[in-house]
Amino acid sequence: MRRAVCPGSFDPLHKGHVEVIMRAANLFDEVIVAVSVNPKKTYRFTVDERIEMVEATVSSLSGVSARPMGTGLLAEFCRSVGADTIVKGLRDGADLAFEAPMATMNRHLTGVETVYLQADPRFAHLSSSLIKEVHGLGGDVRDFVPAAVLRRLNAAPSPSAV
Ligand code: COD
Repeated sequence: MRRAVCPGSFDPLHKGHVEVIMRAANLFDEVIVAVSVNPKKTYRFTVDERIEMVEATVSSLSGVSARPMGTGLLAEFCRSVGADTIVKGLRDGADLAFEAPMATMNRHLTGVETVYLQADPRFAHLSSSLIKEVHGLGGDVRDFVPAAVLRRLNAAPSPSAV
């Protein structure tokens, strides 16, 4: 049984994330989408809302579930759930430069390996911040977010719109 963790803030989930999660689900028996809770970060959505959006989106994918990562180390989270691999999406060289030291540190900490999946060109320009900014300014983001996320974005008053 190969179990992998797809970690992230997912604030909110977008189609670049979903595409990586789907490809991870094809490679591993089980995929846990770990939703981060960093006390130093300000999120637009609560951890429960972010998990609910992930669950609503991945419900049809076999072997995929979502959980809060907690406030500790990702490497320890992976150990606690019995996952030996972290799967991350890479958009460009900047992502690789950012991710590489964390991959080395995570392997040092617990032996967990990191596997990178090249972002799908259709979604490689996406980030959660860009989605929030464009939506907050009245732009149409429906091509880039799952239905559950669009509903939440439309329901929640945008801080930039008030
Ligand atoms: N296409 C494909 N992949 C994408 C795209 C896209 N358009 N956008 C983002 N991704 C990938 C990212 O590269 C990342 O792998 C994942 O999707 C999640 O992205 P985000 O933006 O939701 O998540 P981040 O970058 O805020 O999450 C960072 C983590 C929570 C993974 C990181 O901070 C972490 O590991 N924290 C735990 C604390 C810890 O262990 N720290 C020590 C590290 S050594």
